[in-house]
Amino acid sequence: AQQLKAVEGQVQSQLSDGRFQHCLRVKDYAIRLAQQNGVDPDQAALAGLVHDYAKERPTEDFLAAIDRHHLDPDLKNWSRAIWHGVVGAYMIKDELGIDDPTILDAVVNHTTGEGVTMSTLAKIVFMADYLELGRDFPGVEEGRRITDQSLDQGVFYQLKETLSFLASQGKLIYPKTFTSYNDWAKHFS
Ligand code: DGI
Ligand code: FE
Ligand code: FE
Ligand code: FE
Repeated sequence: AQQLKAVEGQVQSQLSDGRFQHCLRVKDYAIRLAQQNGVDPDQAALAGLVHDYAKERPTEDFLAAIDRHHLDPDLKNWSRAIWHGVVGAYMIKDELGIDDPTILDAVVNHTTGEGVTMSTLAKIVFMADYLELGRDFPGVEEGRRITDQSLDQGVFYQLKETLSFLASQGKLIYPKTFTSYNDWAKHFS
């Protein structure tokens, strides 16, 4: 609890108020999903709180971190939408001193999801980010209902909805988003 308050201040210092409030709501929703799914609520709270820590960092910080940590250079062809999780996890480790690998993995995968082997904590952060009580998009209530019944069905629902939304907007889709979707589609077929 002590660590959570200290980290909360550091997250707040990096983000606009709107995005900081989103992080607090993700923390709350993650606690609730943790309680429903047998995960440590403190671990879920910390992961939810920090998941968007790097979202407002300048592009050059991400490019430098990709070099410094020897990450796949192809990442440089993407944008903050992808970097803030995949690269942001390294900033969280370096700057917030969080080294729980399960938390860092959940941050890495919170935008794209991952295949059916994803950890329960990663599923929780992925879903809490999508369903927190400030979210208001067509299908969010359906998403909350499904996820209360089955965390796995919730993950698949989000992957379906996000993939079709991105395609309907003509957006570039990160390959991991496709492979996550395919793995769950196979799982549920
Ligand atoms: O950081 P948040 O906005 O809270 O949530 P997030 O990290 O899940 O990011 C959501 C946004 O990222 C949303 O606008 C959809 C977008 N996104 C998810 N997968 C992909 C993606 N954008 C692109 N361009 N490609 C993807 O594969
Ligand atoms: Fe995010
Ligand atoms: Fe998300
Ligand atoms: Fe988020």
